[in-house]
Amino acid sequence: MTARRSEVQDLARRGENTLAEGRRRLREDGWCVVPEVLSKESTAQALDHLWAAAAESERRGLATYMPALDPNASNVRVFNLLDIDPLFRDLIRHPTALDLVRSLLGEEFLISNFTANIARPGSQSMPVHSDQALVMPGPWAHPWAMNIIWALTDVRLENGATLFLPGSHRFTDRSQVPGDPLPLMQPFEAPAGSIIAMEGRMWHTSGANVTAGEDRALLFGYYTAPFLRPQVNHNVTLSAQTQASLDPPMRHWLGLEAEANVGLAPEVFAADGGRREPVRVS
Ligand SMILES: O=C(O)CCC(=O)C(=O)O
Repeated sequence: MTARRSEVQDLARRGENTLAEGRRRLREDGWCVVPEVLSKESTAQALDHLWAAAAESERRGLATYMPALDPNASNVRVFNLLDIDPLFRDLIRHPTALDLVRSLLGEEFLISNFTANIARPGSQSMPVHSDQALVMPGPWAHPWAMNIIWALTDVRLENGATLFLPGSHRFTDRSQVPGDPLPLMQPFEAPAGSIIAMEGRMWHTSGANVTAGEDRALLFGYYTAPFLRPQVNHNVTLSAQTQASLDPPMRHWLGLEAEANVGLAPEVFAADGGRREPVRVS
């Protein structure tokens, strides 16, 4: 783990993952880190808003501890970021995020979900999974899903960095996942303010936070090809007031317009691995 870990750290530290390099790495390696997407001030502001969103979620009766996901209550989950705070509606369409999304999924995509996981000291790993496997059955022949992970704190192995299985974005079938993948996994380490982009087929899990008092706060913007139904039904999770505030591109990306799957058949994607001309974005 140590040698691989310092390799990952070096990549982030040397700042090799500029956006162009990030696109290439995302496509080839299934992940990349783009540092300094948010300024120090914007990162701190987003973290403040995230804690406020966690409190608001609890106030609305949506628990921030999910026993089905996490072994103990040291993970704080916030599920309805898009409805709770306009700051997160801005982040989900941040130009750097959408650049990476389009580079992998093509011009047409849907926002599938936007959630947070704050791993507090004492938190432990959730089950290993790939996010594409959560929304479609195999074989997973193409990258049809991806996460833009926002680091709102520094992220490192000790404070519970997301662990990923290198090369697993090429797995087409669950049988290819090793029986005990954890010892083979590496941490996504990145400074606060970075984006970590991860292909939907990458098998991963949350790490254990073994620090005495250091939170690890990540936002997970999840995007898919437009023929995949979003993880949540935005028609239900977004209030009438929030929906009324959205501009046409956001309504389109959230699947709130009347059309669905018009001209977006998977066969169109199969021939070229996901790239095609846009149908339209108003
Ligand atoms: O928090 C993490 O590091 C990973 C979270 C995750 O994979 C999930 O919530 O599905």
